[in-house]
Amino acid sequence: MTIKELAKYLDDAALQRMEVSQISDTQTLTINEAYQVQTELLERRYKRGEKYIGIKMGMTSRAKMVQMNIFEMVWGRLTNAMIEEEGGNVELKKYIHPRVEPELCFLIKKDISHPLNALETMNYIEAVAPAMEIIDSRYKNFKFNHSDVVADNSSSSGLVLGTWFCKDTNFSNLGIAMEINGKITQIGSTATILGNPIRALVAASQLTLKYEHTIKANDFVLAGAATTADFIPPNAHVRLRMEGQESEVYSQA
Ligand code: AKG
Repeated sequence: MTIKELAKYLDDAALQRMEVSQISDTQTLTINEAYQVQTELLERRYKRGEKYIGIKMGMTSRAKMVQMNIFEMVWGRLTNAMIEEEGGNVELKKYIHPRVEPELCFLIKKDISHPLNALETMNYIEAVAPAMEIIDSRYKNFKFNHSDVVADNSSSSGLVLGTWFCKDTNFSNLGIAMEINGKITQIGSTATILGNPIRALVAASQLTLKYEHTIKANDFVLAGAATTADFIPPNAHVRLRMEGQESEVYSQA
């Protein structure tokens, strides 16, 4: 299949909520080609009226790398249609086999037109917020290789944002507990994101520019999951607690 056909293949899977075979079952894509598929995939969503709102990083914690057996960082694009209201209801039937994972989100202060280093990165952050990402691979059994997941927009699907807090709060090592129906399912710290989530923003600036994408003022940047992801059961209460911050959502069958 061509790049455009692959984008349609994955887009249709998402629209019809139907898992499909991994691209790597039938053809080999370079990572560069996989990002081209992702770009085309997003063009299709923008044509339907969705608006770009930022990016997500993936495979930024050891836990995620081991869970998905992918040891290189990836990024994907977020749109306004992916936002799920904090404290609201998530309709599971919008997704194929959604999982939830705890993250930190950056609100970007000014355009990032060069690869950042850790020291200058703070000047590019307006605020930070606890966030839960709802990932939903379009592939069978939530299985994929590096180029498969990149082509599939790095499993981007949904996003629950907590309240923004000041970037001057030290967010390098905040305790994280994610609960499903009151039971803690994941425990971690923001420090499990590359040792300090600030490094996820450094990596985001480098990786996106490599693929000719510029992170702009007011964009969101999700730092990547701090722990492994959990399947979201029907009619459940999912809560993320991040030292001093909280966000929650209810799932609906
Ligand atoms: C993450 O590491 O936060 C991701 O979302 C990677 C993509 C995935 O696990 O499907």
